[in-house]
Amino acid sequence: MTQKHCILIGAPVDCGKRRRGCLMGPDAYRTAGLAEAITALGHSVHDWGNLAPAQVEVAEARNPLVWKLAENVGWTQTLMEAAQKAAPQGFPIFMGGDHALAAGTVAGMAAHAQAAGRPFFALWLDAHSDIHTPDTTDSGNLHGTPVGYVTGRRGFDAFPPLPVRVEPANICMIGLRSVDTAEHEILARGDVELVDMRRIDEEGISAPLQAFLDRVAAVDGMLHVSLDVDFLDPSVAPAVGTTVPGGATVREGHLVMEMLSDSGLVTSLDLVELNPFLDDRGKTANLMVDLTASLLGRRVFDRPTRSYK
Ligand code: Z70
Ligand code: MN
Ligand code: MN
Ligand code: MN
Repeated sequence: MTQKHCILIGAPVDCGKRRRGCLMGPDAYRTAGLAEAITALGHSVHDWGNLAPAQVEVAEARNPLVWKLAENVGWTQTLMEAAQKAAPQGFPIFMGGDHALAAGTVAGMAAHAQAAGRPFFALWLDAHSDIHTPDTTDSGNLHGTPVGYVTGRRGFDAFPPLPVRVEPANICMIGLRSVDTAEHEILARGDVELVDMRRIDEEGISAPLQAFLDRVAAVDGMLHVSLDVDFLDPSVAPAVGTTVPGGATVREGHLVMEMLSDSGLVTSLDLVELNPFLDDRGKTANLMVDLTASLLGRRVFDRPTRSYK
């Protein structure tokens, strides 16, 4: 595969939920050898270090449950700018941090795609759909809202104006097994492509993924991948605040990453929700690094691939 210039961006976002620990994520990825794994594959790496949220003032949220609104808004602004700065220079890897960070990274990458004149797609690998708004969330945890923000749902008045709306039809969610009622309502009437665990059990994970990749390739789209640790089963990836049983296996995770790699379509990556405080001797951090390596071309054996490039 073609060599990339990978830009590691530390995003120690810990304000998207109440349970603390995701702020240690970027250093756990560094400790697990993310940069070394990427270099070993022949790519170049530049670690930009950890970013900090812009200091902003916001009006109080309508929903009193909403947790740390100003900090979430500040991170969104910082990461939206960082994504647009990094994307023209290489392949950004956003080391989270909780999933609230994706409001900024996805919006920023979508703005970059628009500037480049290419359609933008997002693959959401997650047990959850994260399509709440600050008004519909019943936990108040804004890591459950980034898809709501980037698809232009109402209720994000405190947030930076969205540079460009991501088409719901250009989003594919794989791994779903925990969807709240308010999210279910919006998803049922919308165009987001939904691949829940039942569909994975019945069809396998490769068929729906390949169908989505074919759609991205057909229009020469740019594809952002947002990988939530809880996409994986908690038995193999325990370092996450919200464990949901019945997740993807190590093998399914690697297959997804290898297919993404073969496609040549992925232009940016989020690694989110790793809480190193909850890990078991680094096993989750190590698995996330190994999955990233598969996405960047690591193979057991080479084989003829389906390549779009
Ligand atoms: C639930 C909520 C969530 C991630 C948990 C959970 C959201 N729908 N997202 N873990 N990544 O609180 O809104
Ligand atoms: Mn998530
Ligand atoms: Mn999740
Ligand atoms: Mn909920």
